[in-house]
Amino acid sequence: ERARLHPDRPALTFIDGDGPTPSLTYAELHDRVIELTQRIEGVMGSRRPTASQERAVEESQFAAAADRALLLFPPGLEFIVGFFACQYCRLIPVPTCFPKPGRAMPRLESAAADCAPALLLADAETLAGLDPARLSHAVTSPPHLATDAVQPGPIAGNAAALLDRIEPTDLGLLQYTSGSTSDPKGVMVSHANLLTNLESICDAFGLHRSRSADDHSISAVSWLPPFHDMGLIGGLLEAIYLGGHTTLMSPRSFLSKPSRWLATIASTGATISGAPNFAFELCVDRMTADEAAELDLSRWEVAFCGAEPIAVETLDRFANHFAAAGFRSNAYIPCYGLAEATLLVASSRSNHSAPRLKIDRDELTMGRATPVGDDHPRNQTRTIACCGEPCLDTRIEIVCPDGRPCLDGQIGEIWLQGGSIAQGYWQRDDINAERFGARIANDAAAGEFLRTGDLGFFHDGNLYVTGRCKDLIILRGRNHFPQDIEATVQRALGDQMTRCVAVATNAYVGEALSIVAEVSRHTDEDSLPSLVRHIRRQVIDEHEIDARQIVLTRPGAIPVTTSGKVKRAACRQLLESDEIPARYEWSRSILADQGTSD
Ligand code: 1ZZ
Repeated sequence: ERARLHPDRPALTFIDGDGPTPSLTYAELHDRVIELTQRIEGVMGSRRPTASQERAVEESQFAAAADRALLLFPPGLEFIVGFFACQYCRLIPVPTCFPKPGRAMPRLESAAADCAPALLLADAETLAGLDPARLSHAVTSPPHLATDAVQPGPIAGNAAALLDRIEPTDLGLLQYTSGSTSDPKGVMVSHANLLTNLESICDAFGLHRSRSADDHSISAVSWLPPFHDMGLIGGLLEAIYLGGHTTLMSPRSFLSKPSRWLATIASTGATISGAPNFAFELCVDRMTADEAAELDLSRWEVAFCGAEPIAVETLDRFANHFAAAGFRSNAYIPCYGLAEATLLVASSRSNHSAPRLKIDRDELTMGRATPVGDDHPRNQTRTIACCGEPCLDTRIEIVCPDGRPCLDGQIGEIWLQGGSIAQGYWQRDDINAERFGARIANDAAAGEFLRTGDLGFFHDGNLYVTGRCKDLIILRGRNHFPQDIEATVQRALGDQMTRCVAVATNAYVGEALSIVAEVSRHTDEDSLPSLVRHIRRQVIDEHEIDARQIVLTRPGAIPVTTSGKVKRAACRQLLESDEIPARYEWSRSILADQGTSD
């Protein structure tokens, strides 16, 4: 549709350092996709089901009708060509991280073994580097096709007719979540889910779809990996849906020099770009006030932030640091979302200064959010970023452990319903009913909900996310959110620390608090005991908990997901089996947990 409406408009440009900057107009993107579609049909033709077989399958279950195609692309433009070509062929695209030569790829392996792909799409260089000795049968056995080796040729037949075969209920994406590799979960996202969520994002952020050739106001920048829902849908598909232009960068390019992200936003005049909280923090830390002032960020309208807890401190630091660059604090939009709901669930509205709520810390540990004023003691106050209102066609219920809806201000699990909720996990009927078919107690008419496993509350119609059910640390009947304790440790260690994790580990009676922190290689061995004492004291001061164990380790030792979130459960397991490589470890007697003093 976009290629017909404005064929010559640039759709995508990829920039990486000083190298070439390949780019595709909408017409070129469309032609590349059709050429590849024809090649795939050629490769797969004999393997696809006949029309009568297909009808029989469709009548039983639509998902079984389509084969899966694994996408293995390095950052660049080939990924999106492969992605759309799969959709045109009615193959389900499965984005995965791309294999790095000589490295084990457990996430790629587990997704491939789970979805059993019928085709593998990659660029020629990646295919040439695939090492059969390191990769399993699931990755090496299906037919392979190098998208960049497909020669341009005449387009046979009517390209639009290809799209007529696609039903809204067909799967348009199998999105593997960033959970444990031993328990892969591919979220089945239908075309209808994708379109509903793209439209919801458009509505939430006050964006509009370009409808004519000379209306091109949308310009985006993304360095987010396209195998993650935020990078794929938020970073790539949304701008294409709107008819805009996206400048893509590799995640590595951003991480090695964060200023590149902001400089690209400034030079392209991008209106939309976003990232998880840590990226905004990194920009403040790595850029001087002078560097910040050289940029022009005044045209940045939607700086979305989500995917991990949003710290109001980051929000303020970023807005202050880049005020001289013309950054408007009301561009900062906290969002909440997850792959199981396609992407966006709730967001604060564009052009509202990101609201926040101050609540009483003690009440929070009792499961209640009680707003307090500015005169409330600082160490008894927690300020939470507001994730705004549910997006279009999404219903949010906060549900108590007994399955009943919570009252306003009461913390419970976030349950969701609506047109963006995915069709379940691929071949996981063991958990699908429980996760995607949850019911409110005594209200069968309310229908089925997705259980997110996240905790939050509503206040004045706005959602506030406070943590995840399974990560909660419960000590002596009080709930503690690991993020809060981790923030204290971060404050205590400052930039000597890269990451930390707070988890509940088994104690003599019940559970106790363990903390693991990665400290910089440059931190002197002799100073480690005093760092531990400092952490311990700060955690007691701010949370009234005496940790039972504090481990200082090297950077990279804490397990993280592909999207950079700390894996607390995995870290807890490593701790309990004594497998964290400690540089320095302190623990107090397990018997002390019997005592009454905290
Ligand atoms: P994933 C134009 N989480 O992270 C572009 N948000 O999915 C629009 N925890 O399945 C882009 N506070 O990997 C809009 N605010 O992880 C982007 O992450 C909207 O625990 C953000 O269950 C979408 C993020 C998608 C994402 C989901 C998990 C959640 C939750 C955590 C996400 C959070 C947050 C705290 C938030």
